[in-house]
Amino acid sequence: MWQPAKRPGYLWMRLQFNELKVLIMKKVLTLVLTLLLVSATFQCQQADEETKRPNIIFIMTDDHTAQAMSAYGSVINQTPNMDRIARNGMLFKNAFVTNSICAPSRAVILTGKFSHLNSVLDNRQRFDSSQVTVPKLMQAAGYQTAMVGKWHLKSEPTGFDYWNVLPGQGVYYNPAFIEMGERSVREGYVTDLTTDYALNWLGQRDEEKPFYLMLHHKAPHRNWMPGPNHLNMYDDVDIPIPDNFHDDYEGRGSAAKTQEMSISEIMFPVYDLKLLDDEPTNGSDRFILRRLEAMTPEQREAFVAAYKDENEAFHEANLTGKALAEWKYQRYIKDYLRCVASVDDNIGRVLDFLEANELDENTIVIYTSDQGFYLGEHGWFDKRFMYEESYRTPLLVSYPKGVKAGTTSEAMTMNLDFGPTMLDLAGIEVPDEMQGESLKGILTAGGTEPGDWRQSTYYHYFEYPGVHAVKRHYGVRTKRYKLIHFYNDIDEWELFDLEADPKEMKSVYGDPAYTEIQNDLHEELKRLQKQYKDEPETDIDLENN
Ligand code: SGN
Ligand code: CA
Repeated sequence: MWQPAKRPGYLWMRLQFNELKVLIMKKVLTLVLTLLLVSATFQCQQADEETKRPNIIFIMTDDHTAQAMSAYGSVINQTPNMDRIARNGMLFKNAFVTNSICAPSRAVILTGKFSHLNSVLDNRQRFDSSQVTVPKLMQAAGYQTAMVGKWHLKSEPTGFDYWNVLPGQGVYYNPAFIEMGERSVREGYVTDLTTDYALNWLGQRDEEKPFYLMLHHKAPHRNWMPGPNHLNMYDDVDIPIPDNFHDDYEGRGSAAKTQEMSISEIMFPVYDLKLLDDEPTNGSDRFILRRLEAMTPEQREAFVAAYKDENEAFHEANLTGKALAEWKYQRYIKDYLRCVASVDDNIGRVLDFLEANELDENTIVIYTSDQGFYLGEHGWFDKRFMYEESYRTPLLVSYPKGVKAGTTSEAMTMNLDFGPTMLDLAGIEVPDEMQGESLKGILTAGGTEPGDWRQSTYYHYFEYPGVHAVKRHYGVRTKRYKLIHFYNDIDEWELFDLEADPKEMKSVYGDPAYTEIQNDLHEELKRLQKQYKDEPETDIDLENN
């Protein structure tokens, strides 16, 4: 039968067409899948970028006060690198400590608890390292943790993958360091060496994990020995003297009158004043002469030469009275500021490292001190008092991803808040037992405090009897007023109106014009003591604590 001739052309074409359809479908499918995959990966990367946990560098100096930082309006020095942190982030105008002295401040920061609950009331106690601390929590959450520099808590650091600390207070030149339990002496200047160790650790870290670094400088702690790069800084200038340098302590109670912090009376000739050829008067003077012996010949030569001419002129001048006190002030303040200058340079090295390694965007840099300090105000050096200069502490926080650059905050903050803040920023839950509040909300809101933010801060100082003879006291501060109770071997109250009397020269406690304010502050003090579980009238046996 005749069959229509098969048209091979047609069949072939149909076959071709079907294959083509399959092929096109396959191609489209592959394309769609590829697109889906690419977009998923992109989204993942984006989410990863957004949730990538921040690194944290917590830089703390020892005794560096806000009056000596240009970001805080210093009239006596410039701190360009600290100012860089302020410019990149937020400066806190009302940051205070809870107990103005070294070891207690450190224990407060580590635990987020007041001294009466964290076992370190003053510099004499050993830190109970079984407590819950910020580095332990960071470590448990997968952070790499390190602690470099001054530790001062007697027990060994815990919660750190790496630690390298100064024994006790540490020394300025050729200091010993204890690196993971191994002690050895290193040649160099303490601020440079501490920074070197921090940068070395950063350089060899695991780049896949976020890091938490506590970088604690010894400087500018007493006896203020400048580093080799700053020995002659300020040689030809006079530093302005605070207008209450010759304070007679009228208008305040006996605590201000009986302290032993006076620049004119307490400073030791060799140790503090670098009158290196004078007869040593005590153990500290002799200690510094031994430290000179421990210098390399080059270090010693430069150090001795830096003071030689001025010391000769001083001995010839035979100064007495106010002129002598003011000479001592100049010697003190210049050495203090020289130590600060070295810290500032070294902070510059850390910031440069972050930038050069593209770590600056995702790293939170915090700068603070363990407390403030007197730079001649009331005629003093040292700290301890709840008066402004030593009660305040500088606090700068930069974090390009989360904090608007160049902002300030007036919020009342305490070093008690540092731990909770760092944990919160790292996305780690803050344990209930921590008494501080996270500053994250303030940091991300351009410095504005939430409506229910605290309006007062609480303070309690314990180290008495002790060096510098500052009586035990506790108190409350609001943005405008401060109420202090000195207790133990005295029972005296002081009240300051910080708006009318910012330098705290005259207590208005008992002044009828302030009765209402005084009563309110007493109430507020009681409320805070209850909130923070402090019972200050209980006499604590500090020596045996
Ligand atoms: C030493 C200092 C004091 C200082 C304390 C506490 N004297 O005792 O001036 O107040 O440290 O400082 S010194 O002669 O040894 O330098 S703290 O920063 O550790 O609290
Ligand atoms: Ca200190």
